[in-house]
Amino acid sequence: MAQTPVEKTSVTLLGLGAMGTALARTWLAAGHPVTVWNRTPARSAPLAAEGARVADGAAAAVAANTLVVVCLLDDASIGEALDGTDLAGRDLVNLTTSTPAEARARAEWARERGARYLDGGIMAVPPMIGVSEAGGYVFYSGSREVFERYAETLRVPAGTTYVGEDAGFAALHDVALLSAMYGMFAGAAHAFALIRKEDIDPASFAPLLADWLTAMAPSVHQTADQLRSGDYAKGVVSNLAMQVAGTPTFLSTAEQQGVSTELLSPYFALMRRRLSEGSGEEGLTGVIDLLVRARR
Ligand code: FVH
Repeated sequence: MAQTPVEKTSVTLLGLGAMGTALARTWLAAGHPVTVWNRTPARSAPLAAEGARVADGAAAAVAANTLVVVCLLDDASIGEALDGTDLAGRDLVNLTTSTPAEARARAEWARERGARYLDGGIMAVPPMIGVSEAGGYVFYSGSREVFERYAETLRVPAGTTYVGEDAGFAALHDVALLSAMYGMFAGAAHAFALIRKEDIDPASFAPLLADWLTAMAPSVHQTADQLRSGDYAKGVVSNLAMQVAGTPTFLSTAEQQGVSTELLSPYFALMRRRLSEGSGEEGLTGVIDLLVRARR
């Protein structure tokens, strides 16, 4: 007996930049009916050729489907794009990068207009969208009902990780991970600067650097364990006193290589401050307490 094909959820997508286009393509390829709208209409043409329905305005796009996904430049552009649209009864999924405060305010804004709200923070670049082995995923937070209702549809472009009912948590996880990434980029930039003027091939150096960063990455689990227990000396192998004593070597090496210490120095200053206020037997976890300010 022939099986009835399972009906795929219809999706409205506002925003056809690099990311929005990748999302739309993936849903279309998976057989989802997709209605698109973009401020600059010309960007819709290639997707129309791939089967997307092109709405003649944001209001018409929102009216077309219950599931409305927005992937725009920033939070302000959401307000502009959705101004004058009727969101009552809609499930709004916002994949625009925002701050946690913007996401929470946008959730309240959507609620006042009769929509349910799910926020997303995309941990992928456009070429990773729809490529499961690329490892990209999206943090989601806000309405659990919306997340569960569209779980299958949301899994089409990238993996999904739900991090709680607080609409700001997806943005917070997104920005926290990306901030760690920038710390890593800063460290790698300093390392490459140190070897830059020497007869060392950056292409030979890169795998050494990547392997070292990979070997060090699991230390975050010990940090988490120390934060939970409050015992910052727990399991420490390289203590703070020893590491602070080593900092002049790093600064002198930079000096000798003609490299600015502007990336390293702020972190070393925090290590020294923690040593003066805390215990030399700790590791580096105490630096976190120096960064956290009292909430205003
Ligand atoms: N691309 C990436 O690598 C990153 C990966 C992680 C997540 N981000 C975030 O995704 C959002 C969209 O990023 P994008 O790459 O699609 O960005 P653009 O290619 O610059 O496209 C921007 C779209 O936003 C539209 N837009 C801008 N301002 C307005 C407005 N006032 N009203 C309506 N639409 C607006 C723009 O339209 P147009 O310029 O074509 O008319 C594009 O559709 C973003 O939050 C990233 O941080 C991407």
